[in-house]
Amino acid sequence: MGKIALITGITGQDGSYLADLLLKRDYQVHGIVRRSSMFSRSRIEHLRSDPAIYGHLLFLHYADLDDVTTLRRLIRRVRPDEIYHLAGQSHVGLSFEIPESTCDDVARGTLSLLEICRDLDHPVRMFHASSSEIFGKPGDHEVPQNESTPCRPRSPYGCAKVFSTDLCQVYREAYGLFVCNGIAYNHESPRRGENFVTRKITSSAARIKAGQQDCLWLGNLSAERDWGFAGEYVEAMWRMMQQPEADDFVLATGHLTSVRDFAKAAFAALDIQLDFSGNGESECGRDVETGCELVRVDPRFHRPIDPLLLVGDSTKANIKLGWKPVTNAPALAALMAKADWTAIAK
Ligand code: NDP
Ligand code: GDR
Repeated sequence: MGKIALITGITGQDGSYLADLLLKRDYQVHGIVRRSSMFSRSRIEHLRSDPAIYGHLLFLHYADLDDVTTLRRLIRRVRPDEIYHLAGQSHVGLSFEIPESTCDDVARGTLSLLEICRDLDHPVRMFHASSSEIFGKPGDHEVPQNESTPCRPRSPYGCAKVFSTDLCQVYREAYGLFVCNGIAYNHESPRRGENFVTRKITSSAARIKAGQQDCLWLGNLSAERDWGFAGEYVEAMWRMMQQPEADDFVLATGHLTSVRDFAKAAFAALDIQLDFSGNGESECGRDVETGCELVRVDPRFHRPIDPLLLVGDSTKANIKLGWKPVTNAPALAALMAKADWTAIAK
């Protein structure tokens, strides 16, 4: 039989791609799901509805990061070889509004898992989904960032990820636990939640083209991110767990793109050319052909503070894991916009 993996956050973007990958590699996959009033398993529905997979190779278990007894019982019963810890409140902007539950999920949730792993009577490997948000506001000489760049988080979410990332290193050194931090920069896909800017742009572009929406309201158009494709990032997570020794790796494309340019590329993929003019809150993106204002700024989407120049250097992952992302931001924008358009046009 293949290895046994347990994924926290299997219903999320990364969890769903990782489940696809592990099942293809003959793993038995166990996923942790939360009870909610709406059934939200759409990203893994293709696996759940496959009778050859669900209940044979894929198993879902109810648990929550704050229910440590259940987590412990489950992990002892499943006896996973590898735990991929992806669960938690992952929206940076929202973490300013709900800082306590964000920190409970991200920081204390990770500590609970580490404590469970430390007590297990069988060897286990753990992956922790760290984030470029730990770097927040890098110094002048810290662009691009690598595994040695100091942490200067700029959000409650970033602070919680610094805590959980540091803690993973402490458990690795203090108890010899095999735990890796994947310090990932933004990665996106057609499975991305619609409240993240890339998917908000691509889903709106498709609805605007279909005549179902008039305008897309965004926050900071000049914000820049290092955007890659999620399907490629879960491959790196798996490769980290196959290494002889646990380590931390930056996962990034090394290129910055602004929200404005991502929007241009997404609309262009649907044959709408945008021309941006104006400044600050009066900036807008017009359809070159019709002159209609399709993108406008709404200050409600501005954050109290936003990170700057978050761009990663993934040389170490390239050398040690043989990993290099291939999808760049314009290609990603086109891929996502076309997927959203195909879903509408069906
Ligand atoms: P998503 O927001 O798409 O998925 C988050 C997952 O966590 C969902 O399955 C969600 O369940 C689950 N979850 C949230 N809170 C709890 C809880 N209290 N108990 C149990 N499960 C919970 O995130 P991504 O897939 O994009 O990201 C995965 C991880 O990687 C996150 O930790 C994120 O912070 C981190 N990360 C992501 C990056 C990215 O660009 N995508 C970059 C760097 C780090 P439900 O479906 O029920 O809501
Ligand atoms: P981020 O992603 O905060 O980097 O966190 P998000 O897509 O939310 O924001 C990226 C940038 O776009 C700007 N922005 C907007 N953002 C949102 N959500 N909505 C808008 O309307 C909007 N307009 C402009 C933001 O200000 C920001 O600068 C993601 C998450 O996946 C985290 O879990 C992960 O750790 C980091 O990436 C790396």
